[in-house]
Amino acid sequence: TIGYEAWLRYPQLTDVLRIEAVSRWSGCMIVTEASEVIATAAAELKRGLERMLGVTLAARSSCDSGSGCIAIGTFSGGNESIARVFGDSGAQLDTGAEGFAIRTDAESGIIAIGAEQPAGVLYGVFHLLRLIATGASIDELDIVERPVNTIRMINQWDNIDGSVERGYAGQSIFYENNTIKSDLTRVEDYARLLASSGLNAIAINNVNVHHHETYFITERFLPDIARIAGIFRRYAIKLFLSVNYASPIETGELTTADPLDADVKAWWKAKADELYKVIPDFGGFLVKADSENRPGPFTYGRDHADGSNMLAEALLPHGGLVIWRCFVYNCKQDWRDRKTDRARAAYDHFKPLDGRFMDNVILQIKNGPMDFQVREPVSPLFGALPATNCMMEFQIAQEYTGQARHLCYLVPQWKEVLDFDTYAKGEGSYVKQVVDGSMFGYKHSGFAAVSNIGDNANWTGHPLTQANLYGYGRLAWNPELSAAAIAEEWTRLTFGSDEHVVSTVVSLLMGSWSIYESYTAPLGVGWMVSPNHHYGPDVDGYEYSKWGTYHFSDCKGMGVDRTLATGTGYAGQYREPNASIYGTLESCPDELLLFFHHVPYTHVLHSGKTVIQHIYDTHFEGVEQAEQMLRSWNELEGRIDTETFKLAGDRFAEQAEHAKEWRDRINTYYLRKSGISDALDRTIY
Ligand code: BDP
Repeated sequence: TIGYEAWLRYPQLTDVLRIEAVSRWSGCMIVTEASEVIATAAAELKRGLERMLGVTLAARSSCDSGSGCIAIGTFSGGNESIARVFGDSGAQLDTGAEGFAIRTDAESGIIAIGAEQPAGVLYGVFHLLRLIATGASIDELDIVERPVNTIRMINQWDNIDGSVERGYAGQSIFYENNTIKSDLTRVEDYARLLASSGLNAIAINNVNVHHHETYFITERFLPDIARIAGIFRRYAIKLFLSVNYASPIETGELTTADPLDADVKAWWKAKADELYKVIPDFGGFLVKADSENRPGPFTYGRDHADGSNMLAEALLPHGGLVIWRCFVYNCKQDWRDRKTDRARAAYDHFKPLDGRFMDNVILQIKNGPMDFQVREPVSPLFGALPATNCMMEFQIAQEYTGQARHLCYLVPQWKEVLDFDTYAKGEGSYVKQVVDGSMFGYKHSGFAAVSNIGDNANWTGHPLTQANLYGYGRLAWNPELSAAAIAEEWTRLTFGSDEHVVSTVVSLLMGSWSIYESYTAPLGVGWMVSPNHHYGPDVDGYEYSKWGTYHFSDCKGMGVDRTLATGTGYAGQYREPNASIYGTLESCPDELLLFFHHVPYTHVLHSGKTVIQHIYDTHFEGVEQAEQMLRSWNELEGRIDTETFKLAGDRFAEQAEHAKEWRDRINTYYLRKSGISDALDRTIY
């Protein structure tokens, strides 16, 4: 099916010179090791090359010189061709546990992909295939790559009933009707997609663990979970499970889940032993506790260090990890108490606990203090926990950014977050160095993100939002890659090398975040979405409810005062100079103005426009740009397959139409609230 193979299509090369250049190295594949992951690597290399070249690639254990071969293996694994190309240097290449080296050795006629571990060999194979598919020369390769982040994880928000929380691309590929699917072919194909983009860990069930999923860690489900773990293992991906903090109670075995209770501790220890018997390389637990009505240690007057350490102790003998989410806030806010500002919550809860977590606990922090809005400041927790392992949580699923119906390429947003300067150790203390562990010497750290796939034929619903999944993996591997480079790489792999297609798709992707931002909630204030499903405009949808997601618009002005002096004090959670930059009206960047300040509609931005005129202008412009996206896409007719052309075309049409609804709802609202008319006197409904 179109789109099913995503960026692993490997279309046959058509340029004669190119075919010749690659064929020179494709006499055979030299593979000698028996490991499961190396077998996967060999199968991938075979599949990719055979497709691109239209030949059959034989696997041999040695090379009859002169034929031009590709050797794959670990440095110490006994593959003579690997030893021949890398000599003794292999071990010194510093490829680490997951990195690889690729070298073209003209003398022996071998391209060698070597690594310390089988996983590195697999990543090396995907890298070589990517080079070939995107048109790079392979005649003089001398590459050493290693991932910057050690944990590169995907979180599935899949439920055992087959639904996917915040899923916009169909049902689960893992579950249906309260069982684990018997046919897991798609899970295997998903593992390929993840590994090929560099990912190495997955939590396969929703962080909201309901009654049924509580039993994932019991004998009822464990044999099937082990089956899934086996699939991912072949792709060097570790399996994690989200667990219900109240499991001992929910399963009916104990009457408490108090982390300091001896029976509770023993229960989890026994549970861990049971799990590792079935899945010896089990990754660990992902936990959402005391958040949005999920159970947690607060019930027993314990804090989150007590809560997570108890689980960590159970997993420790087996080398397992506890990934503990910081998305903890009061979802029944009383707005009169400004200190309960939802934006403050994660920092207020976790900052005081710094240093109290065990070494195998990692705090998973959402990129912003609220919840995956199109624009938020960076969570002030990054850089504030020098003595606690931390990792990033992004959301690939576009819950608040168009839900696979609108195009919103999120890599540029993630890049901004990663490049944010926390000043934790003076100027140049970037978030990416916090999450890769280097800033504070964390024992464990990295990236996690909520997946955007489902059982739609093309995985992600909108054909172009596959780029978000791919881009996430590439960025987790190397946060220095540019958003544009990733976009181009993905486009070439997916659509081939028609330059008109490449430049159009790349510019559609690169412009899309800013376009989405311009016709939705303005200047960082966020929300304004329909409650519950979060699609489409509803300016006051959450305004008069308990969730703590306000914009405070009245007839005079709008925005949330989060300054130290007169507001909630959230701005003070940042280190200087960020605290002052955000906390001072004059220096606060325009795009976050309404996140930090309540201002009159006539307040003049750095751009020279008033807030109200900015709202009108961006909403009119956003619609024009969304319409332009549709026209650009339509120009690709005939250059890409008709099914994808139509599918994406329909989505672009819907986006352009829907952007008008956003524009009209927001502009009308602010015209009526402010009573100030548009300087350009355009029609506002
Ligand atoms: C919010 C989602 C909700 C999730 C929650 C979370 O609306 O469905 O359960 O985040 O991250 O974005 O736990």
